[in-house]
Amino acid sequence: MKYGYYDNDNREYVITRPDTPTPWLNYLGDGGFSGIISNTAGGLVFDRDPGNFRITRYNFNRIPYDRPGRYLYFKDMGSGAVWSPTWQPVQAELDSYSCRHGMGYTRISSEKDGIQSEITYFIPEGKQYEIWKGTVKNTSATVKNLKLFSYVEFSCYIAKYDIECDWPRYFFDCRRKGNAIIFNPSDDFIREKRLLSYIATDLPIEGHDCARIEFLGTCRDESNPIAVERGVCGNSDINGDNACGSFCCPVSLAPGEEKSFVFTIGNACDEEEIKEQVASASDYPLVHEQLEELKAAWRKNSRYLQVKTPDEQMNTMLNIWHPYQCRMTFNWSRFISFYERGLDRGWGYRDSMQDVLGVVHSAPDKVKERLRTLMGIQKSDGNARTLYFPGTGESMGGGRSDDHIWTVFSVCTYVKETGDYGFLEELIPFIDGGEGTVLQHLKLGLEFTKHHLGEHGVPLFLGSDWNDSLSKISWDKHKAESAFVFFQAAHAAYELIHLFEHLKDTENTQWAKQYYEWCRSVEPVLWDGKWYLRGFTDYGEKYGTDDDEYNKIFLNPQSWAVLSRLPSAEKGNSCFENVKQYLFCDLGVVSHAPASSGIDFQKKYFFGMKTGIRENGGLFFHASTWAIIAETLLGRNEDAYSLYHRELPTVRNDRADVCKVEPYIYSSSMVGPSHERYGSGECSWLSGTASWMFLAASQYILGFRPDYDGVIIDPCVPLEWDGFSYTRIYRGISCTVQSPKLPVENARAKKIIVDGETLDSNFLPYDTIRGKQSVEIVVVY
Ligand code: IFM
Repeated sequence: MKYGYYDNDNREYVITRPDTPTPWLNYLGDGGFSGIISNTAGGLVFDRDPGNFRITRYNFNRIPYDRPGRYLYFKDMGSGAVWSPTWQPVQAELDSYSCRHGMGYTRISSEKDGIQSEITYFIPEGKQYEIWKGTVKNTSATVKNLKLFSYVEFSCYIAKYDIECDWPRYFFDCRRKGNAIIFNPSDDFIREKRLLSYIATDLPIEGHDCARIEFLGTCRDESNPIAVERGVCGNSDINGDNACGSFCCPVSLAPGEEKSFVFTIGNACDEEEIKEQVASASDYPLVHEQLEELKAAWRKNSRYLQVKTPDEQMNTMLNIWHPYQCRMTFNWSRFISFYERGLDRGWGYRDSMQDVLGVVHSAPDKVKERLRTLMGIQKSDGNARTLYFPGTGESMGGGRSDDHIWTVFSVCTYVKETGDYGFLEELIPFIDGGEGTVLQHLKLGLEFTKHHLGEHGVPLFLGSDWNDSLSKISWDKHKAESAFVFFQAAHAAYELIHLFEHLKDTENTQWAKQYYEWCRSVEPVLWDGKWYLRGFTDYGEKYGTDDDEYNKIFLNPQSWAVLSRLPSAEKGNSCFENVKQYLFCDLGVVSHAPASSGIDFQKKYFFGMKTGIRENGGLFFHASTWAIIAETLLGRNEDAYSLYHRELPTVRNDRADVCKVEPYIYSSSMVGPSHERYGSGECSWLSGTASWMFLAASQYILGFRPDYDGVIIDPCVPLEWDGFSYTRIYRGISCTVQSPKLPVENARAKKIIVDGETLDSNFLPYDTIRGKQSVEIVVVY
């Protein structure tokens, strides 16, 4: 069943009914003053950091869910009918409804009883306020006297206090000043100065309420506020209690008449600044211009890769939604979404290090800055802290086995994309004192891993490896060993050999080669006969072995083994034949199988999550991306593409009732076939799936893979494709790649023709295109 469709011309997803199986979200803002908004206007607003600078409230995991939000109530004073033009929170039946989630904006349109409305929500680029730009029109033959009520709930800046404790409200102060309701709590318990938050409107105001209890009434909620029922606000102010921003605005409309209005939510230093912001937000031509600028900026964000393949669902993702999700994931790491509550996650070192991969081609400067920030929380022993909070600069955690290794691939990918070799010599401080060059940070990370080995010579699992839900494996004796970390380190060493050779740095090449040789010597320890183990348990037993009834085979060690290039082709193919046999399903590939349930150290059951959910036998898409890349490296075109295609969000649009989550972006996982809710999506938006799937699709399936001195052109596509083309902007040069149909199954590029000239290999040297604006490349198989 469908809940909407893709309007690719307008780069929007159009939701045609409000009761989507989960709130279908969009993000407003681009990492500064920002918010999340659902298809029925639920969500919240915050400034840079939803944990430390939260402006409006949102109740996570509560029933009714997706509340509160940016609400409007319409009351027809003639008939007494009350509804919300965004359907929620009143849920009165509407005569029509649509929500268009676009890039950086959301527009919700509806009609009821002869009143048509359209509200566009967005945050102008670089501004400290969000605009609700609305129109309301009388489509009936009689005069309509309406009252419009607004509703938002203000939050203590520190979201954790606001949620966990009652006392923050005793600091609240909220009053109306002219056309603004200003929230100005005392801030003596927060470190940063609290700015003034406000909601304002350009509509004529009849009354207001700042007291939540006065607006909603006792024993009521957002769906039936007493003030709306009465048709008047009580003009309440707040001096030490829960605060809201509600205006009551009378609007009279003659038949056919339309009126425009604006509501603004913002953060400002003083009342003067509020006035300036509200004046700008109410300047209609300026608002129109800002919305167009915003659309243009997002169009630019996706112009770095535009594809024309025979797979329309792939085209829609890669040309529109996928780069957008990559940017939002880069902005918010795992911090804030409908599932991530903006409290404890901040930017995860591991997560954010991987998120840079999805925007390195479109926002290299931002990536460089992010790499600096993250490496700045690495310690001088090579290990990195776990979390960073962008609003306060605080970091915490550490002691995990994988964080520091991700840096290698991210830095190498950045340098390959940009050619910015100078960055490698830049000095970056360590969080515990001293500083080192970027290269020293990378090497220290790998040394840390080699200094923390278990009794089989494989890296210790430590606090966790990539899969933090498997952490119980090392909770008893702390001796568990991780094949994932081992192959990740081998992959990093492989990358560094390539980098140092390119830099003609003999000493470091030697160091990286020795490291890789050490990996080569350990690899046989992890071979289980048909595939690679997941590691060893705290008691030294093999884990992820054919000998066991449960948890026999895990996906990640197979993928990362192939990525490390340690296994022979024979071993690699054996791994993936078994992946196909045990882990493939019609929606994609599961994390491992057969998954066990519950914790039992004797039986080697280490996942507390229910069987079939997330990393315990679910379809964990982040992990699938590495399998896709591995399949391309093994030359298994059909399997690589088929897995990629099956996991496209656009493929499940007409199964939205089963899959639940937004069909325009990747979710982190879907419930696996061993569970009765097979196919149900979990935790949409913020996931390492975004960046890695983008890499898998653009660099490994479409085959545009930047390297140090140029680009490897190596498509890995199915035989059924009649040919395809794409344009990729690389170091400012617009590279158009054309490919004919493959001559035979699994064919790979042998040569390329660049602007009419045939090259001997599929490598496009940067020197041959430097200074050009565009080049035409034809792939020869
Ligand atoms: O790697 C982790 C990530 O840090 C948080 N989400 C789950 C992933 C896999 O366990």
